[in-house]
Amino acid sequence: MTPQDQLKQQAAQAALEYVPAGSIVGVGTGSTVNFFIDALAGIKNQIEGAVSSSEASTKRLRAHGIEVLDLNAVSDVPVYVDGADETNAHLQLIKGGGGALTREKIIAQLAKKFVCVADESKMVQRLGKFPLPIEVIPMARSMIARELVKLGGQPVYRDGFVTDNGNQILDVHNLEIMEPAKLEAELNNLPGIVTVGLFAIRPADVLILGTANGIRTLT
Ligand code: ABF
Repeated sequence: MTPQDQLKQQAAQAALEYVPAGSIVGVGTGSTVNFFIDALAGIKNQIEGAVSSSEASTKRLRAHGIEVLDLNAVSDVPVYVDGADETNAHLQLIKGGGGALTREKIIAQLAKKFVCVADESKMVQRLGKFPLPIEVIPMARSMIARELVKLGGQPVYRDGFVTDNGNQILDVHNLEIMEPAKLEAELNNLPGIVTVGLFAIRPADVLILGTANGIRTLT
């Protein structure tokens, strides 16, 4: 295991503390979350089941014998655990590098507590070095791309990638994200955009960072 993977695993393991007994657990996507799913398997008899943000996570949860429920059948998700591509000190995030941003944002919205797990390399002063993923309806892709250029970004079509929802992704490079929540709201208003990979209007509630000096928790 690489040193970075060890930090991801430490953060993922620490997130178990936030899982209430008897609850339905919201589960994100990505390599850090994969460590969380593996850790969750150790306490699977203490939870009722999971809701999942991607086909990949669903498969891994089921392989561990954890029941995955349809989100429409669930009204109460006490905790959602997910990774991030970048986080700032306000726990505002860029997500969607793995392309699962829409389902991630839906579960984050429903969850009472959003616990973000990451290694320390994800912490930045200002969001935007990681290209901002935006899920778009295919017919709107070029129109949206032109709007993003007007905002100073350089959108790149994630060629050959189709989301779990049948849509496409634009990765927007070189955006100066000075006010994340404002930009998120502005982009949410453009027809054709399904989901913006900025999680700023609803940031994480807890950030668990794996660092070389151990776990660092921010709230
Ligand atoms: C998901 O997985 C995404 O929103 C984000 O793109 C990614 C983080 O992946 P990893 O944990 O592999 O760095 O949480």
